[in-house]
Amino acid sequence: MPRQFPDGFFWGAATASYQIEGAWQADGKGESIWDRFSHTPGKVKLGHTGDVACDSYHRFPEDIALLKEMGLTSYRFSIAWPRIQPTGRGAANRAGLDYYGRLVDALLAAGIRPFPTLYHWDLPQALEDDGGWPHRDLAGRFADYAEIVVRALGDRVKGWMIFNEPNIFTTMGYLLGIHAPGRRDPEAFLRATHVVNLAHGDAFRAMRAARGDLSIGTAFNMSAVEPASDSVADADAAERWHRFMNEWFLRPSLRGEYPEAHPKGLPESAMGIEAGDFARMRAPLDFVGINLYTRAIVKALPGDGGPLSLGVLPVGGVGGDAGPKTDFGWEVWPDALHQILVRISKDYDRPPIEITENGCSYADAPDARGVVDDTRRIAFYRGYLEAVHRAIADGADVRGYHAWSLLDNFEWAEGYEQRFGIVWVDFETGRRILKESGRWYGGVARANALPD
Ligand code: IFM
Repeated sequence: MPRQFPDGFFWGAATASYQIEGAWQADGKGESIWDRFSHTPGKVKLGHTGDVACDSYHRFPEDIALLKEMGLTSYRFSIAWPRIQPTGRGAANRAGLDYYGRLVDALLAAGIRPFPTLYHWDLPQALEDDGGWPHRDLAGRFADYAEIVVRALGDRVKGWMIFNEPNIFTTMGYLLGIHAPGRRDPEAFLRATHVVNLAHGDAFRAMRAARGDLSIGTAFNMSAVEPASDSVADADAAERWHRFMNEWFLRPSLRGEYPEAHPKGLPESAMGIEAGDFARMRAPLDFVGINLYTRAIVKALPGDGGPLSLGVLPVGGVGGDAGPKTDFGWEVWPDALHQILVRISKDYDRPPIEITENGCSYADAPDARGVVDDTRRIAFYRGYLEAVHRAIADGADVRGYHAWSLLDNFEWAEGYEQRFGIVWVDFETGRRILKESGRWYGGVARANALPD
């Protein structure tokens, strides 16, 4: 029997500004930390940059035509802050707002929900020069930017995400230095996480005040965390890791508190927490966005785990080996999605949930007929959608699903080597080809059901 999804379920695909737009200097756009980072030799594989990417800044009508061809009903994209405020402060750049206005109008004309994220990692470089996310002033600046965007587009756009994956951009950017701005500073990282939480609350209130009719969420990256063994120590470590990886930004917004992840207590002074901050970071979101790719298997470490463990102790993010691997080396483990949906529903009183990203990297290319026969991607989506269906049957209030990604695109420090699209892109010419997975996914969307 086909597995039917609820009426009105949104079937979508997701992208992000720096990963697809190109046009890095067009129409008054300022420099972002990703422009600076990718232009610095040695930071991105093969010296790739997002200067041109999929050129969606100019070719977005083709992207929308592909969404329509698949019968998708939601398009998650992101807004590049430096297109709106080139230096991150001051008056809006009209041309930048107009670009997103044209994109939104074209989506609405195609009957597709525009579903933007305000911040998918392209911070104006000028704000990083002033201290970046560890600097408390950034929270207020981000709220100003959020208000500008919502005042310009909120008449037509009703569903919004504030951040994409706050955990990833703070960890990769300020702790590990693998992503822009490339800093490796545990204390700066901790402060950055707190300022992001403050910015989340500030932006939420600014958006609500500007327009009362918006549905506001954030896309949190999550993975189901499993202990590596039956030992009590590993079970404790796994639970702390869940709190640190999955709840560090969610709990502050929904509950106005940090989860208890550190055995020796919250490192308040290292984080720069001040009186009144807990109330300020509260943001009663209308929905929880979840990006999930795989699971994490965690075990306790002896000692304090070293500075990069930040006192949380366990080894995290270690994937399992039981499932097949994508070309990125990530384990395909659909049950992780079921587990996290059920857990977040239970722990947070069944909030509306949007799956804001889920997908896989496989390098399949067009054959002699120009067909991209990416059967492993179809198997991936089939497995994860079955898990979503099961979670809904088990009580999770899931409202939509977004494949990551609509297009093969700039995969951050990996450059163009990892292809996540349901649409293949020729990065020399910009030509797009709908992959077989895209055709299959379109069939699911049209039927609002997963076939047997
Ligand atoms: O490409 C990224 C995206 O920007 C954020 N979530 C994970 C994707 C795959 O790594």
